[in-house]
Amino acid sequence: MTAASPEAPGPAAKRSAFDRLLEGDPGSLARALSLLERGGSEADGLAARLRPHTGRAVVVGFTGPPGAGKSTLIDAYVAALRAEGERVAVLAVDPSSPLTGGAVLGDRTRMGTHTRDDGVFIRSIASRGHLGGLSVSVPLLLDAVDAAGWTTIVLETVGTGQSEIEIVDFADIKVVLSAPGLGDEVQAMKGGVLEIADILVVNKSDLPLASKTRQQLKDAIALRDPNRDVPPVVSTSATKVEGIRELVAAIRTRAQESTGDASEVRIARRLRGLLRRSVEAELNRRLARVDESHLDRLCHRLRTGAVTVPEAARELLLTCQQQGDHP
Ligand SMILES: Nc1nc2c(ncn2[C@@H]2O[C@H](COP(=O)(O)OP(=O)(O)OP(=O)(O)O)[C@@H](O)[C@H]2O)c(=O)[nH]1
Ligand SMILES: [Mg+2]
Repeated sequence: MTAASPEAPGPAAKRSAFDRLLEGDPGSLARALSLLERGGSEADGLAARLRPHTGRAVVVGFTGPPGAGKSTLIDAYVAALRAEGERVAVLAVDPSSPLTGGAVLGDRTRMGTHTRDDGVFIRSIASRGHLGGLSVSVPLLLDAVDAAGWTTIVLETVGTGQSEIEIVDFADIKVVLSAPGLGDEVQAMKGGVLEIADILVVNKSDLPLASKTRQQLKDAIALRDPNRDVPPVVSTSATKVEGIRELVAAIRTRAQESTGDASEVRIARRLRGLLRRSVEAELNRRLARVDESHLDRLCHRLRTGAVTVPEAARELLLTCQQQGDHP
Protein backbone atom coordinates (compact mmCIF):
# COMPACT_ATOMS: atom_id res chain seq x y z
CA MET A 1 0.00 0.00 0.00
CA THR A 2 1.67 3.20 -1.11
CA ALA A 3 -1.20 5.66 -0.74
CA ALA A 4 -0.38 8.76 1.28
CA SER A 5 -1.21 8.34 4.94
CA PRO A 6 -0.06 9.77 8.25
CA GLU A 7 2.47 6.92 8.35
CA ALA A 8 3.73 7.76 4.90
CA PRO A 9 4.93 11.37 4.96
CA GLY A 10 7.06 12.98 2.23
CA PRO A 11 10.79 12.28 1.91
CA ALA A 12 12.00 15.09 4.21
CA ALA A 13 9.59 14.21 7.01
CA LYS A 14 10.24 10.51 6.44
CA ARG A 15 13.91 10.93 7.17
CA SER A 16 13.36 12.62 10.48
CA ALA A 17 10.68 10.08 11.47
CA PHE A 18 13.27 7.43 10.66
CA ASP A 19 15.85 9.19 12.83
CA ARG A 20 13.36 9.49 15.66
CA LEU A 21 12.68 5.76 15.38
CA LEU A 22 16.40 5.03 15.69
CA GLU A 23 16.49 7.27 18.75
CA GLY A 24 13.80 5.05 20.29
CA ASP A 25 10.77 7.33 19.97
CA PRO A 26 7.77 5.02 20.71
CA GLY A 27 5.35 6.93 18.47
CA SER A 28 7.67 6.70 15.47
CA LEU A 29 8.22 3.03 16.19
CA ALA A 30 4.47 2.38 16.45
CA ARG A 31 3.87 4.09 13.08
CA ALA A 32 6.71 2.14 11.48
CA LEU A 33 5.22 -1.11 12.80
CA SER A 34 1.84 -0.25 11.29
CA LEU A 35 3.49 0.39 7.93
CA LEU A 36 5.49 -2.85 8.09
CA GLU A 37 2.37 -4.81 9.10
CA ARG A 38 0.50 -3.50 6.08
CA GLY A 39 3.36 -4.48 3.78
CA GLY A 40 3.94 -3.15 0.29
CA SER A 41 6.86 -1.47 -1.42
CA GLU A 42 7.18 1.36 1.09
CA ALA A 43 7.37 -1.19 3.90
CA ASP A 44 10.01 -3.13 1.96
CA GLY A 45 12.05 0.06 1.60
CA LEU A 46 11.77 0.87 5.29
CA ALA A 47 12.77 -2.68 6.24
CA ALA A 48 15.89 -2.42 4.08
CA ARG A 49 16.87 0.91 5.68
CA LEU A 50 16.33 -0.52 9.16
CA ARG A 51 18.39 -3.65 8.67
CA PRO A 52 21.88 -2.15 9.15
CA HIS A 53 20.69 -0.86 12.53
CA THR A 54 19.61 -4.26 13.83
CA GLY A 55 21.47 -6.93 15.76
CA ARG A 56 21.44 -5.85 19.37
CA ALA A 57 18.16 -7.37 20.48
CA VAL A 58 17.74 -10.81 21.95
CA VAL A 59 14.32 -12.24 21.11
CA VAL A 60 12.78 -14.37 23.86
CA GLY A 61 9.88 -16.37 22.41
CA PHE A 62 7.05 -17.67 24.63
CA THR A 63 4.95 -20.31 22.95
CA GLY A 64 2.45 -22.93 24.06
CA PRO A 65 -1.16 -24.01 23.65
CA PRO A 66 -4.00 -21.49 23.86
CA GLY A 67 -4.82 -20.65 27.45
CA ALA A 68 -1.57 -22.02 28.93
CA GLY A 69 -1.01 -18.63 30.52
CA LYS A 70 1.53 -17.11 28.14
CA SER A 71 0.23 -13.55 28.40
CA THR A 72 -0.13 -13.72 32.17
CA LEU A 73 3.36 -15.17 32.53
CA ILE A 74 4.84 -12.57 30.18
CA ASP A 75 3.23 -9.86 32.32
CA ALA A 76 4.94 -11.31 35.40
CA TYR A 77 8.26 -11.75 33.54
CA VAL A 78 8.18 -8.16 32.31
CA ALA A 79 7.37 -6.92 35.82
CA ALA A 80 10.39 -8.81 37.16
CA LEU A 81 12.68 -7.29 34.52
CA ARG A 82 11.26 -3.80 35.15
CA ALA A 83 11.92 -4.22 38.87
CA GLU A 84 15.58 -4.57 37.92
CA GLY A 85 15.38 -1.53 35.65
CA GLU A 86 15.61 -3.51 32.40
CA ARG A 87 13.74 -2.18 29.38
CA VAL A 88 11.68 -4.70 27.48
CA ALA A 89 9.46 -4.78 24.40
CA VAL A 90 6.66 -7.31 23.87
CA LEU A 91 5.15 -8.37 20.56
CA ALA A 92 2.12 -10.65 20.90
CA VAL A 93 0.96 -12.39 17.75
CA ASP A 94 -2.80 -12.74 17.53
CA PRO A 95 -3.48 -13.05 21.23
CA SER A 96 -7.01 -14.17 21.94
CA SER A 97 -6.58 -12.77 25.41
CA PRO A 98 -4.98 -9.35 25.64
CA LEU A 99 -1.74 -8.61 27.36
CA THR A 100 -2.79 -6.51 30.28
CA GLY A 101 0.60 -5.22 31.22
CA GLY A 102 -0.30 -6.70 34.59
CA ALA A 103 1.61 -5.45 37.56
CA VAL A 104 3.67 -3.12 35.43
CA LEU A 105 1.12 -1.26 33.41
CA GLY A 106 -2.29 -2.19 34.70
CA ASP A 107 -5.05 -0.67 32.66
CA ARG A 108 -2.73 1.81 31.06
CA THR A 109 -1.85 -0.77 28.40
CA ARG A 110 -5.22 -0.06 26.86
CA MET A 111 -3.62 3.18 25.75
CA GLY A 112 -1.24 1.10 23.66
CA THR A 113 2.21 2.56 23.38
CA HIS A 114 1.17 5.80 25.07
CA THR A 115 1.87 4.28 28.41
CA ARG A 116 3.82 6.29 30.91
CA ASP A 117 6.27 3.50 31.58
CA ASP A 118 8.70 4.19 28.75
CA GLY A 119 10.66 1.12 29.81
CA VAL A 120 8.02 -1.14 28.28
CA PHE A 121 6.79 -1.25 24.71
CA ILE A 122 3.81 -3.54 24.02
CA ARG A 123 2.29 -4.30 20.68
CA SER A 124 -0.35 -6.82 19.65
CA ILE A 125 -0.26 -8.11 16.10
CA ALA A 126 -3.53 -9.39 14.71
CA SER A 127 -3.11 -12.14 12.16
CA ARG A 128 -6.69 -11.83 10.94
CA GLY A 129 -7.11 -10.24 7.57
CA HIS A 130 -3.60 -10.97 6.37
CA LEU A 131 -3.08 -12.98 3.24
CA GLY A 132 -0.19 -15.09 4.39
CA GLY A 133 1.68 -11.89 5.10
CA LEU A 134 1.96 -12.26 8.83
CA SER A 135 4.84 -14.70 8.89
CA VAL A 136 6.77 -12.32 6.69
CA SER A 137 5.91 -9.22 8.68
CA VAL A 138 6.87 -10.57 12.13
CA PRO A 139 10.65 -10.60 11.51
CA LEU A 140 10.38 -7.13 9.99
CA LEU A 141 8.59 -5.92 13.11
CA LEU A 142 11.33 -7.48 15.23
CA ASP A 143 13.92 -5.63 13.13
CA ALA A 144 12.15 -2.31 13.73
CA VAL A 145 11.89 -2.82 17.49
CA ASP A 146 15.54 -3.91 17.52
CA ALA A 147 16.64 -0.85 15.52
CA ALA A 148 14.71 1.37 17.93
CA GLY A 149 17.07 0.20 20.65
CA TRP A 150 15.11 -2.44 22.54
CA THR A 151 17.61 -5.09 23.58
CA THR A 152 15.09 -7.58 24.98
CA ILE A 153 12.07 -8.42 22.86
CA VAL A 154 9.49 -10.91 24.11
CA LEU A 155 7.49 -12.59 21.36
CA GLU A 156 4.23 -14.35 22.27
CA THR A 157 2.86 -16.88 19.79
CA VAL A 158 0.36 -19.70 20.09
CA GLY A 159 2.30 -22.88 19.49
CA THR A 160 0.12 -25.68 18.26
CA GLY A 161 2.65 -27.10 15.87
CA GLN A 162 0.43 -26.00 13.02
CA SER A 163 0.50 -22.29 13.45
CA GLU A 164 1.68 -20.09 10.63
CA ILE A 165 4.01 -18.42 13.06
CA GLU A 166 6.32 -20.66 14.96
CA ILE A 167 8.89 -19.01 17.15
CA VAL A 168 11.60 -21.36 16.00
CA ASP A 169 12.53 -19.12 13.10
CA PHE A 170 12.51 -15.88 14.99
CA ALA A 171 13.34 -16.39 18.66
CA ASP A 172 16.87 -16.64 20.02
CA ILE A 173 15.64 -18.18 23.28
CA LYS A 174 12.58 -20.39 23.08
CA VAL A 175 10.38 -20.78 26.16
CA VAL A 176 7.69 -23.45 25.72
CA LEU A 177 4.75 -23.46 28.13
CA SER A 178 2.50 -26.23 29.18
CA ALA A 179 -0.16 -26.24 31.87
CA PRO A 180 -2.48 -28.76 33.50
CA GLY A 181 -6.11 -28.80 32.50
CA LEU A 182 -5.70 -28.28 28.77
CA GLY A 183 -6.62 -31.83 27.85
CA ASP A 184 -3.80 -34.04 26.72
CA GLU A 185 -1.54 -31.04 26.59
CA VAL A 186 1.86 -32.70 26.53
CA GLN A 187 0.76 -35.16 23.88
CA ALA A 188 -0.44 -32.27 21.76
CA MET A 189 2.90 -30.55 22.15
CA LYS A 190 5.02 -33.44 20.97
CA GLY A 191 4.70 -32.40 17.38
CA GLY A 192 7.73 -30.18 17.30
CA VAL A 193 7.56 -27.55 20.01
CA LEU A 194 9.16 -29.77 22.63
CA GLU A 195 12.05 -30.34 20.25
CA ILE A 196 12.83 -26.67 19.93
CA ALA A 197 12.47 -25.67 23.59
CA ASP A 198 15.42 -24.05 25.37
CA ILE A 199 13.34 -23.78 28.53
CA LEU A 200 10.18 -25.67 29.44
CA VAL A 201 7.65 -24.13 31.76
CA VAL A 202 4.85 -25.86 33.64
CA ASN A 203 2.59 -22.91 34.34
CA LYS A 204 -0.47 -23.01 36.62
CA SER A 205 1.60 -25.01 39.08
CA ASP A 206 -0.92 -23.88 41.70
CA LEU A 207 -3.39 -26.37 40.15
CA PRO A 208 -3.57 -29.93 41.53
CA LEU A 209 -2.54 -31.77 38.36
CA ALA A 210 0.60 -29.68 37.77
CA SER A 211 2.97 -32.35 39.05
CA LYS A 212 1.51 -34.84 36.57
CA THR A 213 2.06 -32.38 33.71
CA ARG A 214 5.61 -31.84 34.92
CA GLN A 215 6.28 -35.58 34.92
CA GLN A 216 4.74 -35.99 31.45
CA LEU A 217 7.00 -33.23 30.17
CA LYS A 218 10.09 -34.85 31.67
CA ASP A 219 9.14 -38.18 30.12
CA ALA A 220 8.58 -36.52 26.76
CA ILE A 221 11.90 -34.66 26.70
CA ALA A 222 13.72 -37.88 27.49
CA LEU A 223 12.78 -38.86 23.94
CA ARG A 224 14.54 -35.84 22.45
CA ASP A 225 17.70 -36.03 20.41
CA PRO A 226 20.26 -37.30 22.98
CA ASN A 227 22.95 -35.04 21.55
CA ARG A 228 21.02 -31.97 22.58
CA ASP A 229 21.12 -30.40 26.03
CA VAL A 230 18.21 -31.26 28.25
CA PRO A 231 16.23 -28.07 28.77
CA PRO A 232 15.45 -26.97 32.31
CA VAL A 233 11.85 -27.43 33.45
CA VAL A 234 10.60 -24.47 35.48
CA SER A 235 7.34 -24.52 37.45
CA THR A 236 5.49 -21.23 37.62
CA SER A 237 2.20 -19.81 38.74
CA ALA A 238 1.78 -16.66 36.72
CA THR A 239 -1.31 -15.59 38.65
CA LYS A 240 0.32 -16.12 42.05
CA VAL A 241 3.63 -14.72 40.78
CA GLU A 242 5.53 -17.84 41.82
CA GLY A 243 8.57 -19.28 40.08
CA ILE A 244 9.16 -16.04 38.18
CA ARG A 245 12.61 -15.51 39.66
CA GLU A 246 13.56 -19.03 38.55
CA LEU A 247 12.23 -18.32 35.07
CA VAL A 248 14.20 -15.07 34.81
CA ALA A 249 17.32 -16.93 35.97
CA ALA A 250 16.80 -19.78 33.47
CA ILE A 251 16.39 -17.32 30.59
CA ARG A 252 19.46 -15.39 31.71
CA THR A 253 21.56 -18.56 31.98
CA ARG A 254 20.48 -19.58 28.53
CA ALA A 255 21.35 -16.14 27.18
CA GLN A 256 24.82 -16.35 28.73
CA GLU A 257 25.38 -19.88 27.43
CA SER A 258 24.65 -18.66 23.96
CA THR A 259 26.96 -15.68 23.95
CA GLY A 260 28.57 -17.55 21.07
CA ASP A 261 25.27 -16.57 19.54
CA ALA A 262 26.79 -13.31 18.42
CA SER A 263 24.68 -10.62 16.93
CA GLU A 264 25.45 -11.80 13.39
CA VAL A 265 24.25 -15.30 14.24
CA ARG A 266 21.02 -13.95 15.65
CA ILE A 267 20.45 -11.75 12.63
CA ALA A 268 21.21 -14.61 10.25
CA ARG A 269 18.61 -16.73 12.07
CA ARG A 270 15.98 -14.02 11.66
CA LEU A 271 16.87 -13.45 8.01
CA ARG A 272 16.84 -17.15 7.15
CA GLY A 273 13.37 -17.40 8.68
CA LEU A 274 12.29 -14.30 6.80
CA LEU A 275 13.56 -15.63 3.48
CA ARG A 276 11.94 -19.02 3.92
CA ARG A 277 8.61 -17.46 4.86
CA SER A 278 8.84 -14.95 2.00
CA VAL A 279 9.38 -17.71 -0.53
CA GLU A 280 6.42 -19.65 0.91
CA ALA A 281 4.21 -16.58 0.75
CA GLU A 282 5.24 -15.80 -2.83
CA LEU A 283 4.70 -19.40 -3.88
CA ASN A 284 1.25 -19.41 -2.30
CA ARG A 285 0.39 -16.20 -4.14
CA ARG A 286 1.45 -17.74 -7.46
CA LEU A 287 -0.33 -21.03 -6.74
CA ALA A 288 -3.53 -19.10 -6.13
CA ARG A 289 -3.20 -17.52 -9.58
CA VAL A 290 -2.75 -20.78 -11.49
CA ASP A 291 -5.53 -21.28 -14.02
CA GLU A 292 -8.29 -23.65 -12.89
CA SER A 293 -8.29 -25.37 -16.29
CA HIS A 294 -4.54 -25.89 -16.06
CA LEU A 295 -5.01 -27.56 -12.66
CA ASP A 296 -7.88 -29.67 -14.03
CA ARG A 297 -5.71 -30.93 -16.91
CA LEU A 298 -2.89 -31.76 -14.51
CA CYS A 299 -5.26 -33.63 -12.18
CA HIS A 300 -6.67 -35.54 -15.13
CA ARG A 301 -3.18 -36.67 -16.13
CA LEU A 302 -2.56 -37.73 -12.53
CA ARG A 303 -5.84 -39.62 -12.50
CA THR A 304 -4.97 -41.54 -15.65
CA GLY A 305 -1.47 -42.29 -14.44
CA ALA A 306 0.14 -40.24 -17.20
CA VAL A 307 2.28 -38.47 -14.63
CA THR A 308 3.47 -39.26 -11.12
CA VAL A 309 2.78 -36.88 -8.24
CA PRO A 310 6.39 -35.60 -8.09
CA GLU A 311 6.32 -34.97 -11.86
CA ALA A 312 3.03 -33.11 -11.59
CA ALA A 313 4.32 -31.09 -8.65
CA ARG A 314 7.47 -30.14 -10.54
CA GLU A 315 5.38 -29.09 -13.54
CA LEU A 316 3.18 -26.96 -11.30
CA LEU A 317 6.25 -25.36 -9.74
CA LEU A 318 7.51 -24.53 -13.20
CA THR A 319 4.16 -22.93 -14.04
CA CYS A 320 4.40 -20.86 -10.86
CA GLN A 321 7.91 -19.80 -11.81
CA GLN A 322 6.84 -18.75 -15.31
CA GLN A 323 4.02 -16.79 -13.77
CA GLY A 324 6.58 -14.86 -11.78
CA ASP A 325 8.55 -14.17 -14.97
CA HIS A 326 5.42 -12.87 -16.71
CA PRO A 327 3.19 -11.57 -13.93
N1 LIG B 1 -4.63 -21.08 38.12
C1 LIG B 1 -3.88 -20.39 37.26
N2 LIG B 1 -4.44 -19.77 36.22
C2 LIG B 1 -3.64 -19.10 35.37
C3 LIG B 1 -2.23 -19.04 35.52
N3 LIG B 1 -1.71 -18.31 34.51
C4 LIG B 1 -2.74 -17.93 33.74
N4 LIG B 1 -3.91 -18.40 34.25
C5 LIG B 1 -5.26 -18.19 33.71
O1 LIG B 1 -5.39 -18.90 32.50
C6 LIG B 1 -6.20 -18.17 31.58
C7 LIG B 1 -5.44 -17.96 30.27
O2 LIG B 1 -4.32 -17.14 30.53
P1 LIG B 1 -3.61 -16.32 29.37
O3 LIG B 1 -2.42 -15.67 29.98
O4 LIG B 1 -4.58 -15.47 28.67
O5 LIG B 1 -3.16 -17.52 28.42
P2 LIG B 1 -2.48 -17.46 26.98
O6 LIG B 1 -1.61 -18.65 26.86
O7 LIG B 1 -1.84 -16.13 26.76
O8 LIG B 1 -3.74 -17.62 26.06
P3 LIG B 1 -3.87 -17.29 24.50
O9 LIG B 1 -3.19 -15.99 24.24
O10 LIG B 1 -5.32 -17.25 24.30
O11 LIG B 1 -3.23 -18.43 23.76
C8 LIG B 1 -6.56 -16.87 32.28
O12 LIG B 1 -7.82 -17.01 32.83
C9 LIG B 1 -5.50 -16.75 33.35
O13 LIG B 1 -5.95 -16.01 34.47
C10 LIG B 1 -1.66 -19.71 36.66
O14 LIG B 1 -0.46 -19.71 36.88
N5 LIG B 1 -2.54 -20.38 37.47
MG1 LIG C 1 -2.12 -14.68 25.25
